[in-house]
Amino acid sequence: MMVRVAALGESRVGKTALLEQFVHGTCPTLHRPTVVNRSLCCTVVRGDRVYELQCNDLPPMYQLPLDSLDEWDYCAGFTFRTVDVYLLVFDCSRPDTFETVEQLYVQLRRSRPMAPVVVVAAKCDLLRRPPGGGRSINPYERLVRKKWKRPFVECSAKHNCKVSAVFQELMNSVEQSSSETNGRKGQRQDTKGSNRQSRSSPRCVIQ
Ligand SMILES: Nc1nc2c(ncn2[C@@H]2O[C@H](COP(=O)(O)OP(=O)(O)OP(=O)(O)O)[C@@H](O)[C@H]2O)c(=O)[nH]1
Ligand SMILES: [Mg+2]
Repeated sequence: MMVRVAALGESRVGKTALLEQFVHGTCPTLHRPTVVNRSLCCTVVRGDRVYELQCNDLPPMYQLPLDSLDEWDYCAGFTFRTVDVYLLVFDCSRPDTFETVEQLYVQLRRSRPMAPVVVVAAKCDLLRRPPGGGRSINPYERLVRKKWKRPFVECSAKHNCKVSAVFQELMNSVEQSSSETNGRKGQRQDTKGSNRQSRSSPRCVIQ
């Protein structure tokens, strides 16, 4: 099964680094602004399921395209309707970058309410932790988890820390969404007299 991923967020938040680290195991040290879409592809195995991930590294985005013309101006040839899951990325050492994530999330809720979303707090190696090494709760984590009810992952592409956790959450969201869709289809068929049942997705570690 093909899964199309789009990493969205403002400039320099670490979208390219996150995808490069997951797919190729490297992290660029210099910032080279992304100006056209670049697809990084890899295979993910979860239990007995094999997924082809197409990770789209897109130019900075501050608001979703309003229509197909807008979409073409932003990134010719790329269509948002066919994206399966969105990574909304901000830089946790620059909290103002969360505002763009919030804006994109609100717009996504309107245009694609069922689409899976994972919020990524990138560059967590730059966060100052309290003495004693305890984990201070990211102020945005509560909003994302409790109110939006979406996964939230702090990671560092530079140190390859929690990058795989981002993609585990991503795959959990995709599998949950497809089992809900199958469930709805199953329910519709049940009312027509079919006795097919929806299957629950296994939760497996990415290999
Ligand atoms: N300390 C630290 N720096 C990072 C991390 N991830 C990315 N960077 C640095 O942040 C800068 C921007 O990273 P990119 O991945 O290019 O950012 P981007 O969001 O793709 O930027 P645009 O393509 O302009 O939208 C680069 O200099 C990276 O080396 C991280 O986890 N920790
Ligand atoms: Mg980039």
